[in-house]
Amino acid sequence: MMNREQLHQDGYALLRRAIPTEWLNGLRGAFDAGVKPSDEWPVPRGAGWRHALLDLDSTVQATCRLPALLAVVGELIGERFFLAQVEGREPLAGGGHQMLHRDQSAQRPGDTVNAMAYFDDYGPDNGATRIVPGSHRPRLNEPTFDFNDESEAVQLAGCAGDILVFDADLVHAASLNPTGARRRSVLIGYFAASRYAEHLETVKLRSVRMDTTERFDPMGLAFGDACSAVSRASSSSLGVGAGGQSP
Ligand SMILES: O=C(O)CCC(=O)C(=O)O
Repeated sequence: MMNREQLHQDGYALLRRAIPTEWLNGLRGAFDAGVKPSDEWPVPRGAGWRHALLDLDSTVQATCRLPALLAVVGELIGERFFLAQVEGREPLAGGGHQMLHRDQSAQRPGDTVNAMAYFDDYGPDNGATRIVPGSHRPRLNEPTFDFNDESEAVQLAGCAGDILVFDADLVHAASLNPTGARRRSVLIGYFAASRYAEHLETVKLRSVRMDTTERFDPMGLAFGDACSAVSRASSSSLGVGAGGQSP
């Protein structure tokens, strides 16, 4: 369980089994069908990764709109927001390692929230995401974060269908996939409505084809319901599924 205060303090929430199980095969299929080699993207993608263009798939779109996910995003952004990007990503055998980093907010802290939705079970064996809880809002006079310091990083582990939702300023990274076991996922970006003009300037570069005109209002999203599906990375307990409407 998590409350608002905890969410803002940690800078992330891990929604356990948030994606309905019966959607997962379709999502994996959409990922595999959308894989494109690095040189077919407007901006070449990094080596050691498989990338998939899947933003028009209806189950992917439904995943991005799961009520529990939108509720946590709305609580973090705190104003009207839109779905800005969704891209398939999978670390390959021997690839995937990233240095700790922040994706970074744009106009104000908190105006950008990312989510990682996992289509396969994930953990240290297949390059699960690392996060540094609470690192999104450094305290006054706190030393600049040393991205080489892994001492406070936590590597996540969980099941296909989990979704990690995090403030873009949270320190995090992808990890080495030592076995090559599949770790299909989508990285989803949600922006505060005030970022829309800036978003339009780079949609082509980011290969965004989907309609991004829909707006979500945090006031209309039931954050309380999302809490029952949330667990913290330091906890080993599994939350209950958040569910959603079939696409
Ligand atoms: O794929 C992951 O585990 C995280 C990806 C990430 O941090 C990034 O690309 O910025």
